[in-house]
This record gives sequence, C-alpha cells and structure tokens, in this order.
Amino acid sequence: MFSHIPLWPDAASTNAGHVDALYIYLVLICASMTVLIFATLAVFAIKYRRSHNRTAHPIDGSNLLEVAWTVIPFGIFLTFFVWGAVIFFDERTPPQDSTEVYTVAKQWMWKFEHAEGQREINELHVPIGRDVKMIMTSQDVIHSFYVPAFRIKQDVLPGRYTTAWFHATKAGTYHLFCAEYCGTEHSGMIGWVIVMEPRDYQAWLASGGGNQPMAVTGQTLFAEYGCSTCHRSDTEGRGPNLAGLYGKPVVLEDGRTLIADENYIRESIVDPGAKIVQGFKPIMPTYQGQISDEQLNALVQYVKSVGQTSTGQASTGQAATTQAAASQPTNDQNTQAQPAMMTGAAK
Ligand code: HEC
Ligand SMILES: [Cu+2]
Repeated sequence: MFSHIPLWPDAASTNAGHVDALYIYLVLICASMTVLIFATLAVFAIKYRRSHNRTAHPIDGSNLLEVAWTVIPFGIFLTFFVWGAVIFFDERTPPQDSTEVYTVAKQWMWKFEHAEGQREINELHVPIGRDVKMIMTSQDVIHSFYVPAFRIKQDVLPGRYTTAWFHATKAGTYHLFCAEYCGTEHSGMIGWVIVMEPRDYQAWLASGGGNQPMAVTGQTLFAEYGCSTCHRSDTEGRGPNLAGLYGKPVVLEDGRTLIADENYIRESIVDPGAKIVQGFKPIMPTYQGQISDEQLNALVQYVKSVGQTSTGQASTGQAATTQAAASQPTNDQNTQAQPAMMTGAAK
C-alpha cells in the first residue's frame, strides 16, 4: 500500500503491518494536534484581537473544561501506550515451534547457525511462511540486529542470549544492519536476509551438504566435555537428569522457581554456581572460557532437545538420547548383536 513512497522500507513480515499502522496512527494524531493548536491560535488571535469598542470580561475558569482537556488527551495518548505494548509483547514472545537460528555477532560480522546445521556469515536464508526465532549473543561488544523490512530491532549482548522472531511474508533480499555503534567498522557490519519460497529454501538447505544438526554437534560435545558423566539419562547421576528440562520450571536451592529457558541453560554451563538446583550440590565445574560461543550454542540446543518430542529439530536429540539410553543395558551382553546401536552409544 505504501510501497510507492520511497521513504517507506519494504514490508516483508507479519509484524510489519502492525508497526506501520501504529506509526501512521502516531503521525496522524500528532498532525491533528498540531493543526488543532495552530487553528485555535489563529481563530483566537483574530476573534479576540484588540479592539476599541469592546471591553474584556474576565472569566473565573471552568472545572468542566479543565477536566475535559486533561482527561480526553490523556485517554488519547494512552492508546499509544496500549497499542505499543500489545505489539511489543507480541514481538517479544516467539511462537512455540519456531525454526531456530543461533546468531553470534562480533566486530564486525554476523555469524548464523541454523538448528539444522547450516552456517552462514552476513547472509541469512529463511523461508516464507515460517516463524523464525533468532537466539543471539555477542562475542565482544553490544551489537543490534536490525532488519527494517521485518520492523524488528534487538540488541545483541555479550554473555547472554537475547531473542527476536519474525514470520517472513514476501520473497526478496533485505538489508540487515547492526544498529548499535560497535567500533570503527560498525557501518560495515551489514548483511542480507534472503527470504525464499519454501521450495527454493528446501533446495538451498539441500545444497548446504554435510552439516549436521546443532543438537547432534551438541551431543558430541556433551560427551567430550564430560557432561554425560554427571548428567545421565537416569536418576543415578551426580547432576540432574536433563531430559525435558527446557521450558519447564526449575526449583532452586534458595526456594526460587524459574523457567528453564536458553539463558538459564547457558548460565548453568558457564556459571553453574549462580543458580543451584534444589537437592543437588554445587559440584559442577564452570566451562567459562573453555568453550566457544558456537560450542555453547550447540550444547544449549542439545540440552533443549533432550526429551523433547514435539518439534522436528528436537527429535534429533531425542532420537540420539533414546538410542544411547536404549543401548546402555545392551552393552555387556549384546554388543555383537547390536553394532548399529553401539556406534550411536559410543559417541
Ligand atoms: C561434576 C559433575 C558435573 C559435570 C561434569 C557437569 N555438570 Fe551440569 N550440573 C551438575 C550438578 C550437580 C548440577 C545441579 C547443581 C547446579 O545447579 O549447579 C548441574 C546443573 C546443570 C544444569 C541445570 C540443570 C537443571 O535441572 O536445572 C545444566 C543445564 C547443566 N548442568 C549442564 C551441564 C553441561 C552442558 C555440562 C558439560 C559442559 C555439565 N553440566 C557438566 C553436575 C555436573
Ligand atoms: Cu555491531
């Protein structure tokens, strides 16, 4: 509708229309207020101009008038707040079952890794018609993920995750900016979001070749870093069984309860002492400085996938875990008969 006005960026997400509508509303209200004020000014200036054959009649004020001109504008301006809050909360809440893309920002580039395993730099390929959740962190300073065509902007911070989501609606190639000054080459920290028809996207995924899902990478790391020695798929481990942890409430030693989201899992790995799970001792070593952000992402994705059954990408972790769990009792007696399962478990 507004695409012929060059000031207006492309609108390529479900969110864009809402943001634009609110923006137009703001402009209209401001414009009508301006017109109202200047019109009144002009009319009064003429009507009540100084004149010799008229005497002034002082008035004592009117409570009705004062209440009206306070309450009515207040009500009008509150609509900004309410409407803005509705859009804000919608933008802040990624739908369940979104496709996930992990993002590591650094001076001065964007590194993306799809949950399915594809990696890219300064280019992000996404399909039309799917909810995409960006799980973002920074390797150094604060950056900001900004895609005008989607009307989303989200700061990307070191040491934690921030998330953003969108649902692309129009194929095309759109600008990606860093919107937070981050050093000398900040202006070069740009890229492209390539929105593709689902068919083309499938072709693009297939052409990637050789990538394994992040959850599988994470599972390998989980064994390599010795996590699996404490976190077992039964209740015998020295650490909690992580199956089904993601999205569930966790009761802490100090009595607090919180939801195990990506940030909680991440913090549990780099700063295990920060929040101790009730009933467990603080014996988990910190992995701060020993693993890269990419490895951390893979571990988080793996922990999220353990014991999940609903989403496609999660089933990899689930399959791998069930396989490992299933093959454990067979290890001693049945090694010969189960060679396929053994390779799965040996990792
Ligand atoms: C020495 C044993 C040990 C090792 C090794 C270990 N952990 Fe832990 N982990 C624990 C214990 C004990 C807890 C519970 C106490 C706490 O919160 O620190 C825990 C808690 C956690 C939690 C929070 C669990 C919950 O139910 O809320 C996560 C996630 C986690 N660990 C992941 C990992 C990962 C990933 C690794 C490997 C990089 C790892 N752990 C290595 C012992 C261990
Ligand atoms: Cu930046």
